[in-house]
Amino acid sequence: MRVVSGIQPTGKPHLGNYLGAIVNYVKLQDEAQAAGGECFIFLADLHALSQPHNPNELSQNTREMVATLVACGVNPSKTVLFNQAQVPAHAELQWLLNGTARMGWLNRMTQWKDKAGKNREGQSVALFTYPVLQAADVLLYQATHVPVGEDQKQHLELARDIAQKFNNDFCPEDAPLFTLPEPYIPPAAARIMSLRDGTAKMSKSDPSEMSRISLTDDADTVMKKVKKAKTDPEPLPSEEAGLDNRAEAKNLVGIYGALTGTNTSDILAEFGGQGFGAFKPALGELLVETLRPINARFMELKDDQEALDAILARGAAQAREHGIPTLNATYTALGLVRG
Ligand code: AQP
Repeated sequence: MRVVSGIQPTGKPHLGNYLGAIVNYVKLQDEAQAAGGECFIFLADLHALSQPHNPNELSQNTREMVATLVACGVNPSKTVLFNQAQVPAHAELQWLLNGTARMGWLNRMTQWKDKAGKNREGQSVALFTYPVLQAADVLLYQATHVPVGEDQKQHLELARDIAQKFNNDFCPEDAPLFTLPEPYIPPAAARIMSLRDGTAKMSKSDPSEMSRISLTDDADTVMKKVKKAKTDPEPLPSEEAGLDNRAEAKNLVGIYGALTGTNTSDILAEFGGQGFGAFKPALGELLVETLRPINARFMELKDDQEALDAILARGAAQAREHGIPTLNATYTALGLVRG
């Protein structure tokens, strides 16, 4: 069992990152260890170059993201925790896989279409090709399980297509080089939506702070954001079908369910018929209690730059070592001569 996943240090991680991905990192790091496998979690700082960025903020966000992941329970003695920039094999393997990835495949990526919008010509080449870097990120370690939110499913399918085509084109039939990775997407919190628009995903890059709960928000801020979350004037329904076409209500109920491990019908059995004036404070309290220990641990860790850099340096050394066999085998399979 090889668990591999990444998170971009492009801002403060939010509830969507937490419920969609980070809680699964923590769960799978233990499962991998119990199964004699490994878990690799990386900060996707190379991916951050695909959008305009501020270099000072990137290094600060990278360290803060390490502190947040550790505060959420990612344990550097169980998980290889590192940043891509310290493991050049990611970028090297991306280049080697660029020969296999097809333009048509990348053109179909919905994230590319969404992020580029009408201005494709003005986007960086990195924004177009970063799904190939994502494929390299997981194929380098022969990942079996990739915990991601629903939004990343298509990129993981692309990674499988690239691996399959490379294996077909360059490897003997009985000795494929790349393992085909499987996405790990528990349905409960696969897609947490914006608090301002129930049809848009909660995102670090949304200009409105009110659209997301950051994992480092204090209790007052969390309560304020939940109370101001967009809703409709109707009370909560008693049946699940009553949430159809009520995106904002559905999202808040979904968050409550993901935090408590309760299914939607049980939540509606408790809150059905009540207005948001009753439900929002209950959800706010729940969030505050969930985030309290994360916040406290984050505050202890965040200013200890030396300790955070040491975690990354140690993880990067381990990752470099684990990645070498696959990288070397890829060069050889492609017929590249190295001294
Ligand atoms: N709203 C979400 N619901 C569930 N899962 C989510 N993830 C992100 N948003 C949600 C999952 O979190 C992991 C890390 O994501 P990322 O930061 O590397 O990239 P992203 O998907 O691009 O996240 P953002 O917040 O939307 O960042 P920006 O705004 O910088 O692009 C991934 O597993 C992702 O699925």
